[in-house]
Amino acid sequence: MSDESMKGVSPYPFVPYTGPQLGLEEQRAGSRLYLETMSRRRTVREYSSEPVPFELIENAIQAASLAPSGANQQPWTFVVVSDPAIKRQIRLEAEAEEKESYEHRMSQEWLDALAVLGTDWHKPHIEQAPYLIVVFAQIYGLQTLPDGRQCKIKHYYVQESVGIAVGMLLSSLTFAGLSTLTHTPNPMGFLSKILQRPPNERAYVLIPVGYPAPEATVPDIQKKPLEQVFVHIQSSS
Ligand code: IYR
Repeated sequence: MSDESMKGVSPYPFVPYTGPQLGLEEQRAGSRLYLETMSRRRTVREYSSEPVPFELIENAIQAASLAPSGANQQPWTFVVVSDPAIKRQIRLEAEAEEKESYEHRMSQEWLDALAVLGTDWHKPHIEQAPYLIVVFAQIYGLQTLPDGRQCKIKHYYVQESVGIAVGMLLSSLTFAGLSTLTHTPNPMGFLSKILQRPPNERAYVLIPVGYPAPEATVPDIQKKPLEQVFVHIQSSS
């Protein structure tokens, strides 16, 4: 099918693209600023109780919700928790699952691989951080029919779409000077119950967000150098 005829099957009109057009210096400056900011990002496990302007959380979620997604289905829900009683409940249930995982479910090979991070089942950061963002993946859509019945809509590339949105969420929060922790207590079914999510949603990641505690430390681990992760296939002529 030609490009034109593919456009023809869309129920939407095609309009001129009006994305940002930058001069080379602006491109360089933007690209450098993003790289410098992201290169200082660290996963933080100790948080200060200093309040975070809610606007920063809202903007980051709005940015994440602009991510590309399979068939533009936007299969995500971002639940923000600041209620201390709910944070406590989430911490207790996450710790119960993590204790079981660290003591019985994770293989020795897994525990050895994880040792560099110095983690264990204690998760005080879930309560310390002013906000928790719990990202849910909508594994299928739910549409209410005129007669009130609900029907399931198949969603495509859910894991990829939500992964991209979470990347954009993390970079927006980092750009706003906030710290995060991508936490996946396993299994995460308790989050659906506590946060009363519908049956088409699965918890994808739990992200404490805030400012680092003044005494926060991070392991002195390094990212791979560019040469190890980057291959350039170019014309040999
Ligand atoms: N979910 C556990 C274990 C854990 C696993 C991996 I792989 C990590 O990179 C970090 C932690 C925990 O949060 O402690």
